[in-house]
Amino acid sequence: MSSSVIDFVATEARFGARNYEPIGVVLSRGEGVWVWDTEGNRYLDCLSAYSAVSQGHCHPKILAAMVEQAHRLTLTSRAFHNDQLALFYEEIAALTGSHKVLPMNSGAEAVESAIKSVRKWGYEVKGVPDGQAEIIVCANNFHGRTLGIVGFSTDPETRTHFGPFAPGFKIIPFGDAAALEEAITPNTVAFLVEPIQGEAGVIIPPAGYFTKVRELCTANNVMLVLDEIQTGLGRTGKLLAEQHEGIEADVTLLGKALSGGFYPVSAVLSNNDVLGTLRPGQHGSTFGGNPLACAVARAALRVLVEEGMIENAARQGARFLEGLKDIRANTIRDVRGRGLMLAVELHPEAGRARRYCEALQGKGILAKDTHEHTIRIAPPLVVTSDEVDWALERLATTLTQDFA
Ligand code: IF1
Repeated sequence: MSSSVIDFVATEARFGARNYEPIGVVLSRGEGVWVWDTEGNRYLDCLSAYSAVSQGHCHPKILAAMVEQAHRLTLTSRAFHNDQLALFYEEIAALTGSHKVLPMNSGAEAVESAIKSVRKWGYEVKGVPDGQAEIIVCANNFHGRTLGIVGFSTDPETRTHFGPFAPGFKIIPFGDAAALEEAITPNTVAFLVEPIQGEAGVIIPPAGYFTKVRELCTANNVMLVLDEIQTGLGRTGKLLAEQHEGIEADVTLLGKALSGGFYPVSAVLSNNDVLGTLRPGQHGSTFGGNPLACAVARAALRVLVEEGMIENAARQGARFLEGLKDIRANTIRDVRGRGLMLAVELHPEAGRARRYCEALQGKGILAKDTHEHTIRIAPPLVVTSDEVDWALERLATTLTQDFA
């Protein structure tokens, strides 16, 4: 390591809260699927900033939109109108078929906003007695880091010593429609769930699960809130992961790739009823819906569609999954994924996934472990067949090594 690398890492450790343990690479430039470190080494980015950089690093058209808008107007607050918000609303509503949009910034903020909205809907539309609203969530969920959200996490690391937490959440197993049916009461206002559990290790529910979930929610007047912050916007090979199941959520949460990684932009999308309950002064955000965010998001959505990134994610995702399945290595316990949301689960005896990610770094691939034994693979949606094959070669040689 050169002195500059040591300096960046040591200085971060000295001054920063140590809430992360990054892999030992200091990145300074990115273009498309590639990133470069301070020493000029090139890596294929197989994390895409947790799927926020789906359009590829520094996409020139999103960059141009951002720069152009930054020269004109960045922030007005919602105390005044701006000339980008309406266009953002119109375009995202047309793309997703949603009736109403609430713009926020981080993913966690979108989740919190949805929780507030469905509770309000529960009291004012469904007729749940005040203070009694229940929201059902799944074990091993990941919806963000705010207090409201970590309060219904089942991961000890995520929630320990952050309480006391807000009541009103019921936890059921993921992928179990019978458990949902049993958990619903007259006070249930919503079921909040990820279409594919990301942090849990790319867990795909059994076929037919969401069809049944949709039926149960409709039959019981329960809002189905799909957290598509990670799965949405092409990541799984469809615009929204719900399309794989042929269902429609009542509330859809988007974030991450909504800005192509340029800026924090998130949104709650819903039918008229849920967001319709919010009246002036009842919810807001200084930065939510600002013109810079809207201009960036509009460009991010436009290139996703115009440049065929969603179709490419389906095509390259299938190629990547096939290639991973063809790797004969006794370190591998399971390979799974949909579109370009992929994971390789290792046998516990193979050693920690982190060690394999470090070995991959040495071969020019950046990937991230999750839960000790799983390597998550999620390159930008612009990845080519040659790049997939290049990555597969390196994954094959790395996975046949044994770091136990
Ligand atoms: C971290 C994982 C990814 C999310 C879903 C909401 C949010 C996220 C489905 C909150 C955020 C992140 C945040 C990041 C790790 C990460 C992650 F490992 F936890 F699972 F992406 F793979 N809903 N996911 O996945 O969005 O507020 O962060 O904008 O370190 O916390 P945010």
